[in-house]
Amino acid sequence: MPQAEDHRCGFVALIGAPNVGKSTLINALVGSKVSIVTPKVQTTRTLIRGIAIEGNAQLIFVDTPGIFSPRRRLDRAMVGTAWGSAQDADIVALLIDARKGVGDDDEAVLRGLADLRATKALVLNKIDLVAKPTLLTLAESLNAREKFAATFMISALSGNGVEDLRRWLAQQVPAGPWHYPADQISDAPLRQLAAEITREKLYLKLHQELPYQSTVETEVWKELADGSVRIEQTIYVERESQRKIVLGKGGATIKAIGAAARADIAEVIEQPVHLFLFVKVREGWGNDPERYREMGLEFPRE
Ligand SMILES: Nc1nc2c(ncn2[C@@H]2O[C@H](COP(=O)(O)OP(=O)(O)OP(=O)(O)O)[C@@H](O)[C@H]2O)c(=O)[nH]1
Ligand SMILES: [Mg+2]
Repeated sequence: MPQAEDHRCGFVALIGAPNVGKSTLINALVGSKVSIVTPKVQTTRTLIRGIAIEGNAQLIFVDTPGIFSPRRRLDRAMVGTAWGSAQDADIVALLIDARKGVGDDDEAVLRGLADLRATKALVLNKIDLVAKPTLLTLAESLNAREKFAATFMISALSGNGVEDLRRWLAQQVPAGPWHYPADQISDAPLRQLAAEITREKLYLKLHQELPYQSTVETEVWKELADGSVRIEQTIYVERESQRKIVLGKGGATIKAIGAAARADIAEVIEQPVHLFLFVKVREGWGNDPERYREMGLEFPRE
């Protein structure tokens, strides 16, 4: 470990429209799964911190919910949380999906970015999907609009360019003591990560509005004498009809969700897992302050 006096440490917020690859990038930067990833928009709901060491710097990455025009109360909470994190960060990395280019949601993020004092970096992601000339044009037009300290072209999925980004960030964060022990990679309790992993499987296996109308909470986490863990989780949905869909024919859907979640949780915690899932109807959970507390979100008053 380097001497404490030459330590550096800082917060790096990853912001951008939904689905640009923020969670994929935080996992790549940390080198471990700290945040869930799905092909669907609005996967991340709250702030997820992932911690990495680069040389003498400790980088605390903050994955944020995608920024979009919020409609529901939950949407407003998610977007408010994302901006809050950007305000507190030393460095804000704006992610753009290079294949899609700048859409309406990105425009809104760019407008908000103008008011931030933090050092800003531009990260064009998904370069595995686009031709070089397109990338250069995109980089140029974005740099003409906002003062970025640096521009990176990366693929969070393949890892291409991620090293360079991490090294640059390590040089930018202020001098100061590390906030976390050297081996810590996340500040989220394991029970929260486990609930997120089950939510990821819900997003992957269910379609249309259902994933957005569900939430997952870990109710029981019991270490057993044989070194395994018993985990009980509740999936909340809005209506009985949704409960039936989550269960599936003869319980087939919930069984598949449980099997996929169990395997991932066991891998992350490196212990055998017995996972028990329950599905409950809680009409209007999207307006229930307690659910927000469980997710780590502020409850918007209206
Ligand atoms: N081809 C390609 N796909 C990527 C890349 N990065 C992310 N993706 C995919 O893009 C989709 C969205 O990724 P996420 O990391 O969940 O995106 P996000 O920005 O966190 O999304 P929200 O949490 O909804 O705001 C997933 O299907 C990823 O596999 C990349 O570099 N290349
Ligand atoms: Mg995400």
